[in-house]
Amino acid sequence: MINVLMDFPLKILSIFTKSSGNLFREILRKLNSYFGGDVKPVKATEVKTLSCQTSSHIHKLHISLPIATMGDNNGFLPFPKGFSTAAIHSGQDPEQWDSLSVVPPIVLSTTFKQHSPANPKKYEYGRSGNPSRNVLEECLAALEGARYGLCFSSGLGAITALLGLFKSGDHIICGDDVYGGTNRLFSKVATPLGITTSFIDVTDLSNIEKCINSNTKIIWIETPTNPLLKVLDIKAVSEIAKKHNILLAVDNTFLTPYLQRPLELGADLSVHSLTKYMNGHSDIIMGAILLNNSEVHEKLRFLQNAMGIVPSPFDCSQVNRSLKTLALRMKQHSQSSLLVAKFLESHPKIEKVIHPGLPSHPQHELCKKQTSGHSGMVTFYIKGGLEDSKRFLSALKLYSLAESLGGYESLVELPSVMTHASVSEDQRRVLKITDNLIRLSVGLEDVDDLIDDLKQALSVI
Ligand code: P1T
Repeated sequence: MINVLMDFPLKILSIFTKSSGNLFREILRKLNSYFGGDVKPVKATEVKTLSCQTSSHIHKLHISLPIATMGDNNGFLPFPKGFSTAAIHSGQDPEQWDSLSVVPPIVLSTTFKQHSPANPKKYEYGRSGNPSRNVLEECLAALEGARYGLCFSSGLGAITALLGLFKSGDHIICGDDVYGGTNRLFSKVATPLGITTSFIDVTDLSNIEKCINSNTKIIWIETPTNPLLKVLDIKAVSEIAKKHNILLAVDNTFLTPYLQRPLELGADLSVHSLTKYMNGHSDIIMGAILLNNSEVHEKLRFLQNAMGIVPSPFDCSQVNRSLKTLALRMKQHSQSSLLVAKFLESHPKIEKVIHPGLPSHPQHELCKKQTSGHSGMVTFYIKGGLEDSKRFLSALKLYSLAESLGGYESLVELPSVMTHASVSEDQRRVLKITDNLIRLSVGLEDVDDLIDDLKQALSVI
């Protein structure tokens, strides 16, 4: 007998059977004739070892299927097919609970009864594993098309766990424009531990090669970057990383797997602050890492428990709920932010607007090639200085002056003194994170109201 399990989006097929070898080869042959030759084991080299794991005498084969996609999307990549179905069903099977609960229960227990000493049913202690966290991790992995998902107590917690992979003497290459907290973690926490970081402009790929040393272990990029929304070529960076046997981690917070799929573009790790669009309701701080490499996954799973950077079951349940509407929310954020960006671009008091969906964006073509769209983020320079920025910000009525992004409500902030105040003054000057640079997170309010609010606030400067 064989059992077949499909993951959404239609990407990974897992087959469980009591026999293996010839049967697997026969299944592969049949699937290839059905899908036109595009079906392969997740890791061809691992078919006999990793992919055919033996567990309770059941053999398991993971096969990757061609990704089915939908039609035209304004010149951007199509939206990933089956995304909302996966968000609603992956990891959520009611049959896993005795109660047949359709909405996964929140399991608050910090500890789990064992059958006999060191013989638990599945869970032992809440830090090492919890049903509410597992449900979310499985759902997140399916959304990113990843084999593994791990959740952490914050986005920075996820990056801290990654740092745990390295030791004194190791070197990190990091994009020059990243979230201020990431910059602070690498420069102020990792450096004293002997892990050095080079911050470089990754829009020029030749900078990477120049910076790679024998001790370089990882390239860390955000794309689009925070706050300047520079778009970096994930596939090209991943080719350089592979050539030098270095990991590539992409912070996918600004786009979510609905709009950008770093692992499919060659990245090893896709990292998120779930605090932002993924949760989308500005009421949870959490992070995640999604990946395919089983060895790195095992190390991170160890670090998640050993470093204790875990989220609460209640928070996991909230994020799991929020994922059900992620695709709908991202479409609206995307549409509204482009209208806001176009309005700002036509306004005489605005010096420059940065939005990857505008043809004036320097990497607009790359953006169309590598993403399914843009999020609700818009960055712009007003004509004037700090005092003009302050007058504009305090005149806004619908946009709350606050750090963070990706929630249903619109937010505005001044990166130079808020989210990026921890970036050195020199680095801010080079990057042009100046006092007239304003960042918007366009929310889900009626877009006409959002534009009217900007209009009236601009009239005061
Ligand atoms: O806040 P936390 O969940 O720890 O996530 C950190 C983080 C990581 N990566 C990116 C791209 C981020 O933007 C953030 C957090 N950013 C903000 C709070 C902000 O206002 O930009």
